[in-house]
Amino acid sequence: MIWTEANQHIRALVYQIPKEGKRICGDSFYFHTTDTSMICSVADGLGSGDLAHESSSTISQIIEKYRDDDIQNLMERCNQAMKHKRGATVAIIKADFKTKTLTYSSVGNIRFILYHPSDQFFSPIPAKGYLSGKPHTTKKTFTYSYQQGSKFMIYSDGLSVPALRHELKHHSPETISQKLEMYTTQGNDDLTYIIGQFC
Ligand SMILES: [Mn+2]
Repeated sequence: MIWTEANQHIRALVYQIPKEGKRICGDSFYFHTTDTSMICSVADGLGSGDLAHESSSTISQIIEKYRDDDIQNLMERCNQAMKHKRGATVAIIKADFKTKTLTYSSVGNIRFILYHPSDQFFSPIPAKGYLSGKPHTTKKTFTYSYQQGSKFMIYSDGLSVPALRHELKHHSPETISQKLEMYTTQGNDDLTYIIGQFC
């Protein structure tokens, strides 16, 4: 499925497809934007099928419910919610349209790239491991200022593209999505990505 959202501050596109032969996707996402802010997340539940979906969809529900919390608190709430579940990796991004800042934190294999039209890329290494309900070492939060035209992408490990930075630099979210089609139908894993561009 492809889902898009646009307002005067951001254009975004979400793509998700389950592993080949699976009805249920073990990845989950959340995306929400208002006149002043955006929050989005991708979570990859451990394993596949129902139990993976249970973990990752719980994370999306927590983020929806507590979306006004800061990212550190959200991560801690998500971690607590993984007690007695399989666990999940997760990345969360918040953007403030007034201050033009973007905040990001991640645990595990959800990757993030930020591109600025001034030709800078940022792709911090996420904290290792996954959210399991056990106490977790400090989850690092990164804050960046963004400009008009800045683009970002978060994606689960089901997506493997050789020249992703090139695509992000040269194309709109819609075009990138079309160009990624050849990589998203291989079906080795659940796959989710979110691409956003600030207006
Ligand atoms: Mn995966």
